[in-house]
Amino acid sequence: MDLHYYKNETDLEITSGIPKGLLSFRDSNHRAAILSEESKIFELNGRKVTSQREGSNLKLLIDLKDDDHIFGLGEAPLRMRRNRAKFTTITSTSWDYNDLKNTIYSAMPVFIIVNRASTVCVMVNSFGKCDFDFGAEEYDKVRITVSIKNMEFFIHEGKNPEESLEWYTTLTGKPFEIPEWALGHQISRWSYFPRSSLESVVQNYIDESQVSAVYLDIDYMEGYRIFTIDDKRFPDMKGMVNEMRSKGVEVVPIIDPGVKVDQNYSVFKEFLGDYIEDGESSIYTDYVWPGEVAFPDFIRKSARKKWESMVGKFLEYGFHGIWLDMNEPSTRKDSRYGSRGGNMDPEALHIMDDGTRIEDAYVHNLFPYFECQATYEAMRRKVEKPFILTRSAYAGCQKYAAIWTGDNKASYDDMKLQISMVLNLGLSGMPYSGCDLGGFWGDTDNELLCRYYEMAVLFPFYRNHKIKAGNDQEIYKLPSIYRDRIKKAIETRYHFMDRLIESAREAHKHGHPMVRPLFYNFPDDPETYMIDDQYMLGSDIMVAPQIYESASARNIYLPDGDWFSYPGNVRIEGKTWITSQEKIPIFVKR
Ligand code: MIG
Repeated sequence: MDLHYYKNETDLEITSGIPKGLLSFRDSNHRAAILSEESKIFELNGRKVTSQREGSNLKLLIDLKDDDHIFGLGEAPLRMRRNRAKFTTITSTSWDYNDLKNTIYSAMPVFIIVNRASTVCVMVNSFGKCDFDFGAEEYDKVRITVSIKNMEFFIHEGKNPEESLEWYTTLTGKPFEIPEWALGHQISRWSYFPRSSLESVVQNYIDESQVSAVYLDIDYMEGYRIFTIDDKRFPDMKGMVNEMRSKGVEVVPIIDPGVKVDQNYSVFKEFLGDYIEDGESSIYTDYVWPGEVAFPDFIRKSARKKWESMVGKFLEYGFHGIWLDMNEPSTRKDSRYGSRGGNMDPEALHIMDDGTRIEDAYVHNLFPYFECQATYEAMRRKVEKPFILTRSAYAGCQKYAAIWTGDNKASYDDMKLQISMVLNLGLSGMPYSGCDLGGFWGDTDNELLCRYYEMAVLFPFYRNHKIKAGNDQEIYKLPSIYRDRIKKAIETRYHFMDRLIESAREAHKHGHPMVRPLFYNFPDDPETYMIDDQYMLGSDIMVAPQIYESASARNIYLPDGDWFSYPGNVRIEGKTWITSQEKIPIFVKR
């Protein structure tokens, strides 16, 4: 493997108050460039890479060539190709995908520059804000700006995106092994309760189609106190989880990170001494569902140990999956977002074991990272193949969790964005992702619901979910033409289940994305780089969904090779554009 790194490594000692090694990806195979205050220039196969200081910031410039295409940085509500755009990565709350300047929910400061000759992969291990300009201000430069001095910077040049991802997931860790049930059709609603309604929803689904998991949203708790169960709504949770499992359905509860401030609540008392603080030696509090909450300081080992033991105890109900929400973390006090809230005060304080005080702005992205890690560590002691679904994440979280794209809308625009988001997550090392089928916000009309199910048919994660105030979208409640269409989509997914499982294994072993953009498999074909409305499962199954409102047909690009339509098995010779009216256009390459 062709490994390049910044050769003149100068380990700066603590320069911004951040203890070194809080989350280091360096080891004997992966040396990092520690950007220092002096300018450095080095060459990467004819591509100049420069680091320089600008005020209190450090800047990194990478030459761009005319035929370079840039992808990655996880989720952003924008087209797939990143050229000519600017982004800031920091874990943050998103309200209805309206923030075009930032990546949303997660922070994945990793991207690839692809051309036909090679792929360069760049990773900035920055726990705070990191700004990326991909040729927007200077057309022939990638410009990365960080305000934190001792972050790690990795750069690697390989043959193609696959080599890059293998390298990147050796650096930051291989994806966890997803259990097969988590690849099935899953159902959710904010919220199914009490037990009797949840049971009848599940039974109705079983009678109609397939379902592998049902989610418990926040109303299962006692007053939104995490790690509690309202036993009037859910008497005998353990019995229910077992009964569901005997029907082939896993029960996945949501857990938020905010702990209700309440002296009579054991979880609140347990974390005392391990909360994020406010600078005046008292606990930093904010407002979320339970009212006033405090946040366990996950960057402290002692807080993680406590969290692990609580998760461990909670697993006694029999859960094999956990849904981690609001872990950017998301709050309500931030005035920039008005009464709807937003993000934690960047001046909130983390107090390390050795007394070092770090403002949240410098370590913000580590909150979801260490929450996922602690949850995973606790789960794997009790469950053979744990499953975590997270909303926020930082680079490396693929070791612990799958991710969904958060609060999308019931709209055609948001539906199309899901493809770019899921594909870029895969190119950022997160192979297991998907979206709320139907769209979270708003009312979903029947046609749009069908289209969502058809669009995402081979996405790694496949779950119907909806906000409380939205319309009901359980498939058995739909008129039969729509119900049958969705049943057909689910059937199609299960037809390809072996292939989903195989791709998941490949992801776990090598870090390859389960679903990929066309150029990933056909890098020599320049036509493929702009296509972000088609996707591949593995290297030979293509989905080209009908995502265009009021159009019942679409154009589809088939790269070089022999393609066979599914179903129908009609042979089409690629490289060609075709038009299809199928509800779920799928083509298999042989
Ligand atoms: O403030 O738990 O994205 O899936 O249903 C909203 C309630 C909190 C946001 C999640 C959504 C979930 C909802 N949560």
